[in-house]
Amino acid sequence: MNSDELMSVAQSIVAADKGVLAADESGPTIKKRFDAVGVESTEENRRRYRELLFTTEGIESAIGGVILYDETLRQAGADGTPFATLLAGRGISPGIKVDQGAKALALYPGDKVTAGLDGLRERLAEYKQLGAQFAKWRAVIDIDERDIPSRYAVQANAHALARYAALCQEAGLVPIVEPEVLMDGAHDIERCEAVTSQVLQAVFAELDAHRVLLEGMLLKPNMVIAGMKCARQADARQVAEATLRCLRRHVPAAVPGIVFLSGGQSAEEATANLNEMNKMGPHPWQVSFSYGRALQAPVLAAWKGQESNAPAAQAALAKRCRLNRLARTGDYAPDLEALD
Ligand code: 5MM
Repeated sequence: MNSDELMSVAQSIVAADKGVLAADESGPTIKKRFDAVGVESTEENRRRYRELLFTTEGIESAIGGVILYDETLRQAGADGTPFATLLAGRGISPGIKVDQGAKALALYPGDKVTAGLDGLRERLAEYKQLGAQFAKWRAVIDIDERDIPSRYAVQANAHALARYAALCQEAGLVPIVEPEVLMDGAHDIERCEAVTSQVLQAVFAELDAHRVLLEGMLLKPNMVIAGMKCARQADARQVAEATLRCLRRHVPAAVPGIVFLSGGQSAEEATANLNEMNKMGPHPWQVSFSYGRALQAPVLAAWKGQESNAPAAQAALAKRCRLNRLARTGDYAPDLEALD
């Protein structure tokens, strides 16, 4: 493990006004996204779509890293340049999703644990050869009215995240540690804060036990937000206050950056919430984004698989990048959404 290299890659991903584009949808997820806009999920369509994203002009001023899926890391642009090379050439770190999805946790009905540790050391070595500079693993924590998540599910997911992170650092890859408390459900923001606190506390205890270098990793958490079906929704200020309170209590200052997932928020909401948090800065860590849907939803809606729509789709990505870049410094305002 080269600590200097890990720290320098982690810092560069969240440098200045930058964040991460999560383009690591697995086969079933990208099919769902394509189905919604009437595009067939063939290997070539997935390649064309990812090429459209990665060749959008100017994204490197807002994007420090892109998370890829196994298939995508092995794909190339139309001119034959591997995507990892194309991205690195633009100063964007290529990353790779290495988890194998959330599975039912045996004997704990309703809880999940993320799979993918078996053979991970060997897979990481290959990904490094293919040009990946960082990796990502997502733990999924559901909330119900009473028993979910169980204490054991939180512990099992924290343990798996830490084992993954240690293996990444051993292989010279920066781990993005993603414990996602889902925003599905009817729970209020207070319950989200309590569960997120419990999860982060467990995750950092395990990272410490596994000797993970905090300076050489990034945290990708959910924002503290009410469940989608909760009647009492919090505004951006309340979300920012609750999220920052929770993070300050549980995330050591040695972690260089917090890159939020969007988790089902609209593109505008995710940008506004990030902006509000940065207005409340400075913070001990960079407060940034690693959005999937909140960056890509407008792009897919504009593209619809048609080559003639490519300029509009790239303009939609460039716009989200521009606005999230402003949110990194607290300079975003909702009326900027109307400008192209
Ligand atoms: C891009 O979506 C990823 C989901 O992949 P799966 O196909 O394995 O479900 C996901 O991990 C993503 O990186 C994060 O959840 C952030 O995306 P959102 O859409 O929540 O910002």
